[in-house]
Amino acid sequence: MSNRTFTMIKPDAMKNGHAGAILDKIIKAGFRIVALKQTKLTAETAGAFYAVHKERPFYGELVEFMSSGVIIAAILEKDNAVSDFRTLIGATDPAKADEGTIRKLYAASVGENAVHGSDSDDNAKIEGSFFFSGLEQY
Ligand code: RTP
Ligand code: MG
Repeated sequence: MSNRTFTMIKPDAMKNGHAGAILDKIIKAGFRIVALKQTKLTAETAGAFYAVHKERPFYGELVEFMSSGVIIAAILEKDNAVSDFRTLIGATDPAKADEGTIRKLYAASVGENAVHGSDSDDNAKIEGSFFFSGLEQY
């Protein structure tokens, strides 16, 4: 099992001023930052990142939203990183997320849900290298 995951703080949380609180929660939960940057996706890069959802009805909205403002992208390290991080962020729909999770605290809707977390070790590697070269990971 790999010990890394990949996250983005999405445009809604950036605009609402929650980036600092979210990073604080991530660090306090025991994740080490391997790489981190603020950047902005275009419709093309957001579409490529979420290509797995291309056939889903929400794909167009998702691409538009994810390219609507700056994001923070980061690679995180911890034992059991993928699974522990998904527990920390909570369910995709913030209305269904557990108390104290990042989405419960900071997200407004299933479409605009504050954070991304990789869903497997393989995807964590693919997503991390979408944003960061090996030389940017410490
Ligand atoms: P993520 O990939 O962003 O960490 O979220 P997730 O695994 O919890 O959810 P996933 O099924 O991978 O969906 C990716 C993102 O698409 C948006 N979405 N909108 N309107 C909808 O019904 C709907 N369903 C999903 C969300 O932004 C979700 O995080
Ligand atoms: Mg997902």
